[in-house]
Parts: sequence; C-alpha cells; structure tokens
Amino acid sequence: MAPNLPTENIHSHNLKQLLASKIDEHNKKVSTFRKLHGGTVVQNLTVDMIYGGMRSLKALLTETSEIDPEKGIQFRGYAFEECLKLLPKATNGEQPLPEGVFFLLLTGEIPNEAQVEEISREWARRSEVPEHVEKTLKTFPKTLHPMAQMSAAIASLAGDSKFAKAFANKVPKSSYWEYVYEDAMDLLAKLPKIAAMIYRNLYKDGVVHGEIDSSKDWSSNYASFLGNNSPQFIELIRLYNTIYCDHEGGNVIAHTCQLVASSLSNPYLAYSAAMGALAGPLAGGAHAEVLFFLNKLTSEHGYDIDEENLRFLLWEHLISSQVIPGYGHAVLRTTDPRDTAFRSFGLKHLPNNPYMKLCSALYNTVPDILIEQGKVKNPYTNVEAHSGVLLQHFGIQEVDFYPVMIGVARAIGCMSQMIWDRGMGLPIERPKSISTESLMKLVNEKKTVVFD
Ligand code: HAX
Repeated sequence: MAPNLPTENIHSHNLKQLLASKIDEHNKKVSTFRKLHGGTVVQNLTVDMIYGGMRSLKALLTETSEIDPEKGIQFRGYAFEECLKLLPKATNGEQPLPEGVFFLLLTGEIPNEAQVEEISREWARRSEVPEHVEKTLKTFPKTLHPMAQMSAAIASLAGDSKFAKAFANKVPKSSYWEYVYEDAMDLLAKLPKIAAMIYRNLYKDGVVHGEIDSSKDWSSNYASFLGNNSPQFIELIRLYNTIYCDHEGGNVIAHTCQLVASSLSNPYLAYSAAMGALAGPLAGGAHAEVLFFLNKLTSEHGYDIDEENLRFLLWEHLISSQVIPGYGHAVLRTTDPRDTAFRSFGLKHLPNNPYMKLCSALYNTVPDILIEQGKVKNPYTNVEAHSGVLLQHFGIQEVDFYPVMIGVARAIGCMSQMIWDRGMGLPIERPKSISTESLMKLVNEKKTVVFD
C-alpha cells in the first residue's frame, strides 16, 4: 500500500530542507524502535546461508526500496506500476522522469512537476565534468573495458568531494549527510556526460556533441550526449533510468557502495568501487546474455522460428545444462513488473523489430517449458528479457557498454541510500567472519550458530 499521496502539502520545493525534516523525524522513530526492540531476534542464521553468499540473510538496512517476491520492486512502498502512473512526465512524454524517482527514494513522497523540474535544473547546473577527467578518459587505451574507465573516471572526481573536505574540517557527525547530499547531486549531474564520453571515445568519433541544455531534463541531455536525439530514444532513457534506479540493498552494486561508504570514504570512491562490482559478468552481463542467446537462435535458425521448433530448441538448450537468459529470479516469484514496462515500450515503439518478435515468441513459450522442467522457482521474465533488444534498436549495439548505462541509473538509488546512511549515523560495517573449522566446532557444541 502506498504510504503517502502526491505532495500538495509540501510548501517548500527545496529538496534538502524537506530531507532534513524527514531524516530528523525518521531518526526519532528509529530511536524509539531500538529502545523497545533492540534485542529482538528477527531471523535465524543457517550454515547454508553462510556458504550460500548470505542469500536471504536479512542483515542490511535499506530505506529506499524493497523487493516483494510477488509484486516486484517497491520504491518507498510504491509498486513499480504505481510509480509509472504517479511520477511526473516530461511535456508530451509518457515515461516517468528519473528525477522524480530520485525525489521519491529520498523523501518517500511523490513529487510534483515543480519539484522534479528543480532537480533537472540543479543537475544541469552541476553537470560540468572537470577537464582532467576528460583528458584521463582520452588517454585510456581502447582495450580498457568501459566499466574500468567508468570506475576510474568516478574515482578521479573524488578530489572535489565536499564531504571529504567537510570531514577534514571536523564538521559535526549530524551534518555529514548534507555534504554527502552535495556530492551525490554533483555525481548524478556528471554521470551522463562521463558515460557519453566513454561511449563516444570507444565506439564513435571521440566527441560528445552539444552542450548541456538546462531547459531539458537529465535523460534528454544524456540521450543527446550519447548521440541520439530522437524523442523515442529519450523516452527509453527516461524509462531505463527509472527501471534500473534501485533494487534494494543486497545486490552487489548497492551492497558494495554501502559497505565502502560506511568507512566514511567519500561518495565518489564508494561508487567507483560499486562499479567494480557491477563490472562482474554475474552482475552487469545479463543484458548481453539475452542478446547472445537471440543471436545464436537467429543465426542458426533464422527469425521465423515456428512454435514447435522453438520448443524443441529450448529443450535442447536446457538439456545441455544452460539457462535461458532473461528468465528466473533469485527473489521475485512473478514476472518482473519492470520487464512488463520494457515489453510494453517495445510492443508500442518497435513492434516490427525481429528480435522483439522473437522475444514475444519466447515470452509465450519459455515459462511453460521451465515449469515442465520443474527446477526453476520463477519461470517468468526478469528485467533483462527485453532491455538489450531495446537498446540495440536505438543504435546502442555495444554490449560492453550496457553495464555503464546501468551504473548511471543505479547511482540514483545508491546515492539516495548513502545520504540516508549518513543521516541515520549508521556505523562502519563489520560483520564477523568464521572459518569452516570454527563453524563446525560451534555447530557441534551449540547446535545453533550464535556469534559472540
Ligand atoms: N533457465 C534454466 N534454468 C534456470 C533458470 C533459467 N532461466 N533460472 C533458474 N534455473 C535453474 C537454476 O540454474 C537452478 O538449477 P540447479 O538446481 O540445477 O542449480 C534451479 O533452476 C533453481 O534456481 P532458482 O532458485 O529458481 O534461481 P536462482 O536463485 O538460483 O538463480 C538466476 C536466479 C536469475 C541467476 C537464474 O534464474 C538464472 O540463471 N536466470 C537466467 C540468467 C538471467 O536472466 N539473469 C538475469 C538476472 C536479472 C536479475 O536478477 N535482475 O535483478
């Protein structure tokens, strides 16, 4: 259920002021909660969780979003479909402006158009990328992976960190979040141009065409920098950034960012580290996996594969112990509503794209086969089922670049949470590790695992 309705009651359009009162109010609530329930046990830890990548372990605090296995991602309690409906759109646009989801993740409230516009203006104002970053990117060899370039470019902004300076000047802990907020706004403002510089250097003419246009929204400028001004591509970028903005705190990107920032490392260094996590094929490689799969099918069997043949090929693929990319999820137990949004976009704007047609055939065939196979907990599409196809259609063909695009979008969520982490005064993360030998001893002695 949505906690709050659109914000007629907000007198000030100043996001930072609003945030100050929200953080204060929340901290009082948390303080009372901890006094009453600080010792309450919420989950038992099993040996399998320890060996299994901490899967399902409820041990991280994330305020901005939460995945409901049956409904999908909830941004501050709002289901994704509600966000698509309620968040402000550009004039003549149908997709939400990601500036609005940033406001929502930060405040828990659906912004009005003026509040979203204020963020667009603010990000345009802060968007200039320092010359040294541009020069550094130009010196990288073309063989250096775009994610390594992204991580390096973000780290090289750290010299301008307002949080690092404030910390060195010994500002009170209660005001840390204000400086993290400033860094977060600066980073978000600069990311589209940094991503576009990487893209244009590696794959195009090395020039980011056009200056920032402060009358346009963040995604319009981003699309122009990438080299495609078409209204449909701009709409896709708005949707894409809203879709990938946040996915609770346990994914490797958000978790890395939160961990690194917990040492009070500045937001640039924390997000640069998170880009290292996103660069891993298990994190940022899934868009591409779907395209490789579609490419394999079409190069061997053409575009018009009839249903019977498709079923045969899918079984053949599964029998050779391979997964069908774009299907299944670690937490979700239904079609990812974010994929539903991508699919609707594709059906509307590129109904005749041959990959889109093949995706539709798969959409109608794969779940039944996965159910019949009987292993998969969720046989339905995940967010990656159509994402790469849409990007390819609009000319972003270079699959190595896709994680960079996720990195731009995910900064919205990671930065929102980081502001809250410092606002709540969360401590440095320091879980206890244990060796197999000690774990065996503990289990034998106590029969339950209790770290002390
Ligand atoms: N095709 C075939 N088999 C699949 C499958 C798929 N799409 N999804 C899961 N399975 C298999 C698993 O490999 C596992 O088999 P084993 O028992 O033999 O190991 C079994 O079904 C149970 O797996 P699960 O519990 O349903 O799923 P997991 O939590 O282990 O894995 C994955 C979740 C997303 C990694 C998995 O569904 C998968 O590999 N999907 C295909 C790759 C893909 O689309 N990745 C993108 C993920 C996007 C995302 O997470 N976004 O948030």
